[in-house]
Amino acid sequence: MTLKYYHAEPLANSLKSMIPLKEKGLDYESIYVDLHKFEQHQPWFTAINPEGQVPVLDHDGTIITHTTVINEYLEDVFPDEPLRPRDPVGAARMRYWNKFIDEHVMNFVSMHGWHRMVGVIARSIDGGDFEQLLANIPLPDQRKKWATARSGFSEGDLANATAKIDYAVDKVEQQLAQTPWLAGAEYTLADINFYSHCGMMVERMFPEMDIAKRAPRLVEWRDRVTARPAVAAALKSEDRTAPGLRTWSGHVR
Ligand SMILES: N[C@@H](CCC(=O)N[C@@H](CS)C(=O)NCC(=O)O)C(=O)O
Repeated sequence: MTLKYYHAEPLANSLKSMIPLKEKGLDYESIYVDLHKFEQHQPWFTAINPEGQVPVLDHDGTIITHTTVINEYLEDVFPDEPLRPRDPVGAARMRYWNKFIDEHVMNFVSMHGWHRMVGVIARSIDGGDFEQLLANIPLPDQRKKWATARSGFSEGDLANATAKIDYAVDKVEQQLAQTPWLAGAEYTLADINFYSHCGMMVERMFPEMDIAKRAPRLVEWRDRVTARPAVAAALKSEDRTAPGLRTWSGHVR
């Protein structure tokens, strides 16, 4: 059995599927894809994932993409050290949170990260080279996102994204008043999802939200997730980000 994990820095999506690999103690080959060199759009990589995005799981030659799908696949194939409740109600709660995070959180935190960091990279590229870069991007939405990062996201879009994050922070805080983890009594893929996209960096990215005061349970939950040996290992061992680039998603350690 061989597992290969193609990923970028342990942030956002790349972190989200790395944590389950580590939680389950799986032996995998780590293959770093350098987003700063646009390796994700190069033919060697689009031959593996035609959508030109990380992360990708290769399990004995079968390619699985999209983090929520990868994580459920890992759960189905490697059920030891479960990260999904075995009772249907618990599993439904977990999936409810994953759906919420995938649809209403991920892209909005990402927009602020791109606005701050990817815009700087995009503007540093010459016009002709940038056109070539856009032409290599397989997904139309990603092509638009790169083009917008270069010209700058609108104030309206950024304000809308902030409102989505505000809502999510309060929703998580309310849930954590009732249960220790997002989907109930157990730590699940839902916690891993929110942590990777928002929980781990929201305080640093949005100091004006005054997270410590407004969402103390979220901060305590975040520290509980960070303290997990598998999470610490994911954050540490494969961080190839050059110090100057650590603000890609506003995350500085
Ligand atoms: N829905 C996908 C999203 C993957 C995604 O957005 N990956 C980002 C990195 S966090 C990426 O590859 N960005 C490079 C690009 O868009 O050029 C998933 O869950 O895996």
